[in-house]
Formats: sequence, C-alpha cells, structure tokens
Amino acid sequence: MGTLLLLPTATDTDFGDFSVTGYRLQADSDVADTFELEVTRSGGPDEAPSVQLAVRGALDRELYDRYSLRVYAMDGDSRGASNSGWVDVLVNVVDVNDNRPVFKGAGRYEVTIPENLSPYTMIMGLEAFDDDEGPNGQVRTSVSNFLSNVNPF
Ligand SMILES: [Ca+2]
Ligand SMILES: [Ca+2]
Repeated sequence: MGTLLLLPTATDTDFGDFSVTGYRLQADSDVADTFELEVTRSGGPDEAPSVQLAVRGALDRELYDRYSLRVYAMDGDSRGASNSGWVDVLVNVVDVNDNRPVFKGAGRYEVTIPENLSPYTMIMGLEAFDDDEGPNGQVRTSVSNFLSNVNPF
C-alpha cells in the first residue's frame, strides 16, 4: 500500500475544458477497491492533470497474481460532446514468502509399528505444501525427535 505508479499523461489538442479534465479507473468489480487513481493538477488550463495509479487494498499473489485495468482520460465538453481515450494497464504481482508450509491432513499423525521392524523400513508417508511460488514454496522436511520417547518403558 502507498505504492504509486506514474501513468503517462493523456494529451488532447483542444483547449481548456475541451482538453483532458479527468481520469477514471475501470477494473473488475471484485478487485475494484484494490487500486485507485491519484490526479494532480499543477499546470495551466491547457495542460492535462497528471495521474498516478496507487495500491489501495491488500494484495495477495496467491489470490490474484495479475490485474487488468483500464484508465480512461476524459475531456470536459459540458454540452454533451465529451470524448474519452484509454490505456490498458496490466499489473503483475511478484511473490513474497508469506505462507508457511502446511502438512496435508491432520495436525498429528499416529502410527503403530512392531518392535522387530528392520532399520530404515519406511513406516509412513507425509506430504506438505506451500502456496508460495518458486523457492518461496519449496518445502524441505526434517525430523525432530522431541516426541521420540513419548511412552518409554
Ligand atoms: Ca512459503
Ligand atoms: Ca506469497
């Protein structure tokens, strides 16, 4: 949040209100609150206001990794002959490592094995997953022996 992307300023060779007077953002309704336009008017009447695209809501690459937006520039002919032009903006969201690996199934597994089992016999399979991308989602497993003497006799 608070990240701004400077968009190209629209040009309109007409003067004053007939030139660019405003911008409008179009996005799918389910992501419409994620971005907003910040318009700055600093120049004279024949100078188009500048516009920046800002992140307004929370991003989650695991939910949406790409946003297709369209930014309209409008002129201000109040007599109803208003014109508009647009530019398409594609926002790609890069992954950060914000998910921890999770084991499939229950949070605890229990297995019963005979005491004469040969060393290195496979006794159960476990599977963990991570919603992140690339190295952020690669899962390494290790064994801790903190439960290895749960019921010593
Ligand atoms: Ca991760
Ligand atoms: Ca992530």
